[in-house]
Amino acid sequence: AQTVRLEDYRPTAYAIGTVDLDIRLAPKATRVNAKIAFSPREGTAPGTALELAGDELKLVGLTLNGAPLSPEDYEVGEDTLTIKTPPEGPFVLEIVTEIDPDANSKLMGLYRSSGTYCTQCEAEGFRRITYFYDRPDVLAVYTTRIEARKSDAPILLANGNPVEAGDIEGTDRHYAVWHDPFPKPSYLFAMVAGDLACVSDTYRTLLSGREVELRIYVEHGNETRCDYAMDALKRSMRWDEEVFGREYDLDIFMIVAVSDFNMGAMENKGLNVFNDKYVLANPETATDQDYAGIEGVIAHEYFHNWTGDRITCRDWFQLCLKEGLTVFRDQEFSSDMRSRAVKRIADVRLLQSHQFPEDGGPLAHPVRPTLYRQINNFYTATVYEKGAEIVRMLKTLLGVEGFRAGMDLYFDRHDGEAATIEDFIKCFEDANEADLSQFARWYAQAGTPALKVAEHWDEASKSLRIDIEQSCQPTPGQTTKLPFTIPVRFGLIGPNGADMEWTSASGAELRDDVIILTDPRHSITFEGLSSRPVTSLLRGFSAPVRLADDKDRDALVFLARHDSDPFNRWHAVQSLAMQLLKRGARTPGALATDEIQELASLIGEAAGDGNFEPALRAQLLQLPAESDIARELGTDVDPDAIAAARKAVQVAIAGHCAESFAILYEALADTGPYSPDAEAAGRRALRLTVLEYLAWIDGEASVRTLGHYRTANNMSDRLTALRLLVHRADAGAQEALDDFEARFAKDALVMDKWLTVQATAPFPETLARIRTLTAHPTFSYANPNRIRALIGAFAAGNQTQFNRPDGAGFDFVADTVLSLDKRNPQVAARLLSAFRSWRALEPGRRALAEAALRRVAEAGGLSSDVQDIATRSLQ
Ligand code: B3K
Ligand code: ZN
Repeated sequence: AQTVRLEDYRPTAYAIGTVDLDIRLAPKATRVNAKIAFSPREGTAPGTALELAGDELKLVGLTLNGAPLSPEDYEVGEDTLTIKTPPEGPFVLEIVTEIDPDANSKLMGLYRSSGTYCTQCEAEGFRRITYFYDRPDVLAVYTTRIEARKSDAPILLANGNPVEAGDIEGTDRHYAVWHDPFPKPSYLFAMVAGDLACVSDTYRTLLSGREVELRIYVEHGNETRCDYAMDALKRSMRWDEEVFGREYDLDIFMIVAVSDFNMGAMENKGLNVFNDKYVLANPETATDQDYAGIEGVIAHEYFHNWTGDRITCRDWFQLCLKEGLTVFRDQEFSSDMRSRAVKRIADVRLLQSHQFPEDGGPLAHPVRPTLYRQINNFYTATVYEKGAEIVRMLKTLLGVEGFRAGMDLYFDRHDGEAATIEDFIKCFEDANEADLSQFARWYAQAGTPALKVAEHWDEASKSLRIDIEQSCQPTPGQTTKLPFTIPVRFGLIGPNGADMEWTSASGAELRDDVIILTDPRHSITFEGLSSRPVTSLLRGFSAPVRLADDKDRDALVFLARHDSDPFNRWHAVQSLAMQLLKRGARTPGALATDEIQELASLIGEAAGDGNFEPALRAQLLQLPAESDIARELGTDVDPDAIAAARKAVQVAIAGHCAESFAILYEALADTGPYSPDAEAAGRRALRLTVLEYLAWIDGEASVRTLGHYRTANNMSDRLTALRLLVHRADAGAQEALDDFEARFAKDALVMDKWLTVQATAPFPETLARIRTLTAHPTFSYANPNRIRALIGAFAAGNQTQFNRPDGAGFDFVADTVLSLDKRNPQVAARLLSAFRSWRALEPGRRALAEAALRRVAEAGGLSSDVQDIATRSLQ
């Protein structure tokens, strides 16, 4: 594939007004008739060639203004159809293509999932249906007619509102026509046909009282597992009206759950297609995390209706325009539905565990990249999660009202358009009379900025000077970085734990409790303090940066006990734990008992602190993950040493808190009926965190953990107990695995959890177990969820075994990538990105990882997806 560059952007020669599709479905030979109305754009010279994109299409008919085109008038290339000299003025091209949905294993374009016909067009899948201007800046009005055998596909769906449906007389076929009045790019096209069950409801809009029909389509038998998704959808619709003034615009909103899907879900206009993992739930099959995931993804896709569909992207470089913004919106929604503090901690955890390593490794790229070879590889944590952080910083800088004014202007000014990041930023500048040119560097410069902080207290003048220096490491293609605008929310905490006042501050702009850094260095002086405060910086993680302050243990312990910002309390505990864990991982045996005791006391206190909700306490109790410790070490990483240090600290904490944890475990037992709400989920999370500690000291045959498994009445309890038993090679592990398999053998989505538990077990036997499991009836290389559950979980979630010192983990994943690439390049490329931190490993493992990567990079016949990741990983 060729490199695409942002600077080369040009509008198309022709615009498209309408697209009339007639799709005659058949499993191996589907006929697509596309009638497309073109007109030259202003400035297009008469006769300019029309070049459309295509991929794996068979062209069976071509007419222009109703007359067949003769072979010398057009040219069919490998991925193109060119009409050499179109007529002057508007014209209609009618293209007939034939495609094979059954053979479509890439799951892009039109394919079949358990017999259901469905489509996935983002980013470049529509060109696998017909020849088209398959790019986001060409907006058209679509009418879609679908025809199929009634018995195969009683349900026929497409974007927009239903217009007409009926039988085709004298045949066993029927049809339906859908019309979407909102102009949209081809990546938002969708069509679904199959034998599906439907759960329906209605929603009345708050703003104009319109009634909207809501439907969720699932495989027969799953109807009872849609209640939570439907409820989440209605809450999302309401929230977007209340918080952003955005009302739904069609008569009907549909969600279809399919079992074969490359990612989480897709925001096609009026017809969202979902990975069934993000729709189906009941207490027996879904964990609390699954419920939260469903709520978040349903909201995310729904919110795209405005941020993505009504206003779309000019080109794929602007992907964060819709993704970063929509992630920000779904995060805010979940914060309002649940606990804001807990949600913030969870989001920052995700950012630090997924985005920071990306930003610090060979795959680093700006939130708005400037070049790509394969756009599928840019649906990354950087575009999504860091993109959301940029929007959050805008809100921090402009305030609640200034932010809303900018958003209102954006919706107003760009509705119906394909916009850019510049357009977006301009709305906030215009609505606030602000200059955001420096701020916009967040979109252009890759890498995680670091803040180095030093404090100087002057007892005589009772003033505090805080020196803050920002820097950013080079990233591929960007050696020097200009300073960022960084909002640092802060507080100065007095001896009694309350935030202190000051009389004057100088050295940087301050807006309320936010310091705005713009220069490489700032010295900020606070005068008129009554005594030396403890500083609490970057409250709520107000910017996606690494904070290196010179806080000693006493200051961190003080913050952990007193900070009024719950995020920074959590952060203080994490920092203390991280200091210990890093030292333990570098020098086994270096951990001083008194330091561990200090951490254990803090954690014990937090566990029992009735001032905090249980969900927050659960977060405070959790030690940084092995991968977090690896990231913080940064070089010469030995995953076995990290795991050993983490285990030692866990065991010590468990020993220290044994009594109070045992009491808490009993006290938190749920007696009432199961509820997935945040409160009940928080209690379960705390109880399960405590159980995890206790399992370390309960000995081999853990009666408590096995008992927990046996008496579980919901999936959160069952799965955690299963994991604890298996990951400790407990005597009860096999019983629990067998029981789980017997219970859920028929439910592949639930069996994914069973696969993941085994794939993430931290033992040398795990790799052989995974090989055996690839032959298990529940596993299939054709299904992305299965691959992610078994092999993806191993590569990304089993630090010691993926990084085995003999390199067998690397080789297994590399082999899987190579064979999977022929079937599904997107999933293969994603799996390969597990190697992204290979350079941080100690020399022995590093050499083995590099060899495995090189073997992939040098294999012939790779997809552009895998070739791109392999090449960039080695750069
Ligand atoms: N927009 C889709 C992602 C499509 C990925 C294509 N490779 C889901 C989402 O972000 O909502
Ligand atoms: Zn999205």
